[in-house]
Amino acid sequence: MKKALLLVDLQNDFCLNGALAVHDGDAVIDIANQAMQLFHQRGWPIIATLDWHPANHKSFATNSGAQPGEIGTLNGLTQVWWPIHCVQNTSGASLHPRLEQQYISKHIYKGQDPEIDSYSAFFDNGKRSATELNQWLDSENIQHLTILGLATDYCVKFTVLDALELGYQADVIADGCRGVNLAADDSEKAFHEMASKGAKIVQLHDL
Ligand code: VGL
Ligand code: ZN
Repeated sequence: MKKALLLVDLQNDFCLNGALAVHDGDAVIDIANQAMQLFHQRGWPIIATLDWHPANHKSFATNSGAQPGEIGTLNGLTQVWWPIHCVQNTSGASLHPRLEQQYISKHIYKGQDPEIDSYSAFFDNGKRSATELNQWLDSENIQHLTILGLATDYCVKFTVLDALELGYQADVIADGCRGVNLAADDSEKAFHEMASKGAKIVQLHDL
């Protein structure tokens, strides 16, 4: 079966010294490079998602009169207020410099609408609009995704849950994910939730 590798938000702002640095986030870059090597050898496509916000995005605490890490409401949806991160065309929004980008055949941008946040690579948080990912996978005849990236408890989790709802099989490479963990066990809970909805939690060495 033809599979695709989906690399979620491997951007500088989620890595060491980034604006929304995820603990040990850099560690997943080596895992991503090894997974890409395998997929490339098998002739399977590699997709990278990018969190891609305009500077006036309302998920940024400063743009909503709130403090980073607090919870509020945006457009009728529960919203964590984030520090300014992944602003379009800034170095923080660039893919990590050690990521072997030559293997990426498709980029998916999300989070451009300032009025709504967008964790999943498929839809915004209100499922009001879709990215081109589902259509692209369909056009490539891909029904199986192998997923890793940042952050386990946000963009990875919601991407995996949407993939399952859309009927894809989903393997999540656990050692290729790191979480924000606003609560200490958020990542652990996210893995359990993904597994309970049908995702297979695997390690790089299982590929
Ligand atoms: C993400 C918080 C805000 C993520 C993106 O990539 O998981 N988290 N924007
Ligand atoms: Zn974001």
